[in-house]
Amino acid sequence: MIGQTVKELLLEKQENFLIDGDKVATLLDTHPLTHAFLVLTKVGYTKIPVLNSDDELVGFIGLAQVVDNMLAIDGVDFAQLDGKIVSDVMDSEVASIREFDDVERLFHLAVDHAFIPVTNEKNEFIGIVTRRELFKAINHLIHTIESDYDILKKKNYELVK
Ligand code: 4BW
Repeated sequence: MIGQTVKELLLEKQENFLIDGDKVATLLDTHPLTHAFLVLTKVGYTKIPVLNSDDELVGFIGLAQVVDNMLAIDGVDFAQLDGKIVSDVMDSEVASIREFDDVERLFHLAVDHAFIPVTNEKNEFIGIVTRRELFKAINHLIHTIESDYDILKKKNYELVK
């Protein structure tokens, strides 16, 4: 469990955590894979969220999944993508958080995921929290904690302001 003091320091910069949905590269589940190939190549991100027409988060897709579908016996064949759409190849297991969800869960998910999508109570996608922003919060914590708090070493560390 994250202690209250550490939680407060981690959350001091929380207004920077969320990258707003309109700044996040996304694809629709109905987009042709040829379009996904172009978008993923252009944006340069390894993996991006997939939404449906109701703006709900339904999966993730990365360039590797698209290219895997271009492989033919004698090499890469772009035509292999014809007729296929994003939902055919996307990863539908989405780990996401709700707005203002528990910070504990956020850091826990960031161990295995480079970014964590955030949804509202209507399950609509509102943005992502990236490992970069979480590392910035940890950086803030480790540079601040000893100047702002007296740390008494016990069996477990106890922090006294
Ligand atoms: O285009 C880029 N611009 C910037 N400023 N940094 C980038 C870019 N591409 C990669 N990076 C850096 C970031 O530090 O490389 C890291 C790993 O990228 P990734 O995973 O493997 O493509 C980036 O780390 P991050 O900011 O913590 O982002 C973690 C992951 O979140 C990225 C990508 O999958 C996703 N992501 C981040 N910003 C995004 C995004 N997906 C869609 N749209 C965005 N705006």
